[in-house]
Amino acid sequence: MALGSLMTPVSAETTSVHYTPEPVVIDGKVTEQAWSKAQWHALDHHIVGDVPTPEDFSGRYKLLWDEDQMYLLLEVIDDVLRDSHPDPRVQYWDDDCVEIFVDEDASGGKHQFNHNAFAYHIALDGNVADIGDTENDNRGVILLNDHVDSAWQRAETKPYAMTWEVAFRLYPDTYTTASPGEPVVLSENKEVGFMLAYCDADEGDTREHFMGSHEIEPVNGDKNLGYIDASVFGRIKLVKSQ
Ligand SMILES: [Ca+2]
Ligand SMILES: [Ca+2]
Ligand SMILES: [Ca+2]
Ligand SMILES: [Ca+2]
Repeated sequence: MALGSLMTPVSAETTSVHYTPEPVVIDGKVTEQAWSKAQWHALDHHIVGDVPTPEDFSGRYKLLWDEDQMYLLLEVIDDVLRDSHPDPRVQYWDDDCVEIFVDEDASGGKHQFNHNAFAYHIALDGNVADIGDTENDNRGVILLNDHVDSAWQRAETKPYAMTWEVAFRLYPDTYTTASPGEPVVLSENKEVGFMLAYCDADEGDTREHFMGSHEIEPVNGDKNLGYIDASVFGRIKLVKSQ
């Protein structure tokens, strides 16, 4: 389509994220006034598997920030909730999970076996898994539960929407499990690499759908690149004005 060539690639756009003066309480309840001022963004870009029907999976999200951390509100419709690999280090991407990709300094580049960026897989039970680095973790799966707080609730009536509330701290690329250091203090106009996705795994041993927030240019037909390369993430900017 001719119009497409005139449009800016999604990955080149910067999304403004608004500040919240009041900390968000991570309880899965959207009672904070700051959420009503934040914009919804779609979680509708196909990455892996079949494209789901809206009843099978659909999602949208909002973001906020304060000096200490980022906040994510994610509304998901998922017909079957399932965690069939109870060990949080085993096939965690093949259970229902939220995946937050974050690159603190928006550097882009490879991050699979280092901490240039993180791919936090948040399981239904709250465990947060990512792949560790070569030197300290021998490229094994590590749990980073102290980086992320999450809580979700599911509506009691159709379509039984889940509301996830998440707070996550931004660690610099100097982070290691041996020497974690402190998360960075966030400030106005900071730019961060960010992408969000959901693994939907209703049956069988592997996920059926992997849907994300940003369009990914396939390499050899493969769009599942976020866990390897932070250059496919989107970019957000922390702002204070409304
Ligand atoms: Ca709340
Ligand atoms: Ca589903
Ligand atoms: Ca980085
Ligand atoms: Ca599911």
